[in-house]
Amino acid sequence: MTLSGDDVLRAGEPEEGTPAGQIRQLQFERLRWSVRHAWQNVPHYQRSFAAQGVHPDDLRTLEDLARFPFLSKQDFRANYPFGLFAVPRRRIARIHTSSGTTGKSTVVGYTSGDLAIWGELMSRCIRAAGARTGDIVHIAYDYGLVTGGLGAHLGAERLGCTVIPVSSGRSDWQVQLIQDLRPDILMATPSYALALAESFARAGIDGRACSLRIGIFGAEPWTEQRRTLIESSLGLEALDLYGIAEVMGPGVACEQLGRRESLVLWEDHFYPEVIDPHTGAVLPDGEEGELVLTSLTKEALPVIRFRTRDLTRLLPACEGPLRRIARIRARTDDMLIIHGVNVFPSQIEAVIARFGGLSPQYNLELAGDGPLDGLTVHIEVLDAAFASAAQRRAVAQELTRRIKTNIGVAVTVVAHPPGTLKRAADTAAQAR
Ligand code: DLL
Repeated sequence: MTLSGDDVLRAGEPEEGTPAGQIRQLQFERLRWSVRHAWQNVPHYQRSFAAQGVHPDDLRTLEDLARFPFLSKQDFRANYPFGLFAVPRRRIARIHTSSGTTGKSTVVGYTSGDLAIWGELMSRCIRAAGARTGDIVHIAYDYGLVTGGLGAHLGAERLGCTVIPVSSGRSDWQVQLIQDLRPDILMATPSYALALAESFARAGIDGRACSLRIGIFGAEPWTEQRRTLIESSLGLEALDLYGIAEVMGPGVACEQLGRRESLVLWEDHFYPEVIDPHTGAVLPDGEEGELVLTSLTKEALPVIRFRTRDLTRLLPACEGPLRRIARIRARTDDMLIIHGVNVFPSQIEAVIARFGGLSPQYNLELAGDGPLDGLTVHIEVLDAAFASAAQRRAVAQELTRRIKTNIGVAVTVVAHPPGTLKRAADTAAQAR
């Protein structure tokens, strides 16, 4: 069986009211194609299937996938750069990389058919967020090798929007552009959206009065407090967008306007499993664990059971026919071990956000060369509150106490004067 991008696109988005059994049947047919395609064309899968004693013919139900081996980031590294591609290099129309937060970036490739499907899935996300043909979309995800900018761009163009491909950086100038071009939609990382909000404030302009109606934010974990802050400072509705380069890029799952707090996952193109990160066992829907994704329609780079390292839960379909995922709480490998206590940066962020009088910007600095050493939390106070050095010391002391009480870990807190903490959003490292 062959599966061409055109046929898949013609099949379109599963309509509301499609029975779950029909979705499972479609997934199963596509899964059989994808597993066989990977096995026939990628030596890595031949080796890993053989080592596990499985063969594509063993796939008789969707659940049989649990018998197949995982694919990890290390496998991408071991096959760097093109070893996992399932089509001749000449058929690769585009190369991207992951954002490289954990060591060397991984290289990913797309055929022209893959790009068409990516555009379709991203356009579904932008439409689900409430955008319509003709809207103006300001894309401040980074353009370049990482997938954010060009992925969002594909989708916005496919939906028939007017695209402003501005990329990230030069926030003061972006504020001016937003004032002049009056976009409806902002697509950016949540931290860059906050940097823009700060630039509005610096320019003495009320961000709440700007033209933006909807924000489509992702590429990093962000808390509900952060969402509220962005919404109240830019006067828009902020929706979550999930994706990962190895699996495609942005557009794997997204929140829908009016149906927030969980993200619809495009199950007709990806088969999700949630596993216990320690044992690898598949968990029942509803339990939190590591998200594992299998591509169902990708030609250039099929991924079979890719371990995302993202912690979430699989949730039942609601209204539409596709299952959903909870917002990503954290990554398993983001985890810091401070004096024996496991800590996720988002937990510290939540304590900072609840404190009051502090800027949402913070940096974590690990002492020594491993995650086993002490942690220094750099925070920044807001203008009016805590102006003197003595007041800042008192704030630092109190925050140290609250982090200890809430998370159970002893950290050092340094409180910096307003506006002096380095912004991730305007540095190259932030490039997404
Ligand atoms: O960040 C793709 C992307 C771009 C998604 C723009 C959304 C918007 P990578 O560089 O491969 O791809 O990083 C993927 O980022 O495994 C998560 O840990 C994290 N991540 C992505 N989206 C979210 C989100 C892009 N909405 C890694 N919430 C993933 C939390 C997210 N974490």
